[in-house]
Amino acid sequence: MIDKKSPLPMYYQIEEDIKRRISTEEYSPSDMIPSERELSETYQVSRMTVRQAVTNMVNEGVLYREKGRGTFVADKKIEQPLQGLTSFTEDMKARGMTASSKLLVFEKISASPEIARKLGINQDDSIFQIQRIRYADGKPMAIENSFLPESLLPGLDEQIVQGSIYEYVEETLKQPIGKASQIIEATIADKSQSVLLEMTPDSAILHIERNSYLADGTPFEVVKSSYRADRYKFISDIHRA
Ligand code: 16G
Repeated sequence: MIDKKSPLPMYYQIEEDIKRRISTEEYSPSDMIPSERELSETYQVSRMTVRQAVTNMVNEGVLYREKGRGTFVADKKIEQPLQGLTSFTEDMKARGMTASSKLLVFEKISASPEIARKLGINQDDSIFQIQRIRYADGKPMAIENSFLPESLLPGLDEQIVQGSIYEYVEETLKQPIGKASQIIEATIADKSQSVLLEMTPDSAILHIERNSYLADGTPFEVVKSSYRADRYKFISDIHRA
């Protein structure tokens, strides 16, 4: 199974073999994979080589370790297309999953210079700051920090933001949403993010800032989100110009 003469490192060949077994469903999500000792016997390599392969796959989010229990196959990552402006609630529904939120902060504050500029309002104008943990089928996916001008969403309250903000904007306020621009950056979870997202400290995070506009071009939200990198990947189709 492992070609020791191959220029491909042995740990890499083991990773590929375990991934193949996951894709053919020989190993399913939540299954425990064989121990390091068993894997080193199967592949006829040292335990150090096996450990390297397993650690790489844990870092990639393909496997996860549970102290004192073993190493398990993780759920498949959510594949999020980068085209199409959708809400978290819609994204989860499209996958047959249920979205839920835990509201951490709901406050009316004055806009900072940065947020005022991005929302096209005056500094110190009133905005809502909303912080929510977003869950898919009860599993934490992201922390969202949203900033929305009060003048555009005057009736927004704690109950509405437990559900879908986009639905409120489009269905209740009858304001069609037009477009958004997004920046995605890699970061490492800080202490509080890792607690809120139920990750081990220093796990990888995808930080996304989205600035969204109504169909008439008025900016209506700035959202700074932290997504679990082990549960999310972003996919885009690109065309040669
Ligand atoms: C998505 C958006 C976020 C938006 C939210 C609305 C990203 C990076 N973020 O999570 O900007 O506020 O959906 O979701 O995609 P909701 O309608 O379920 O409240």
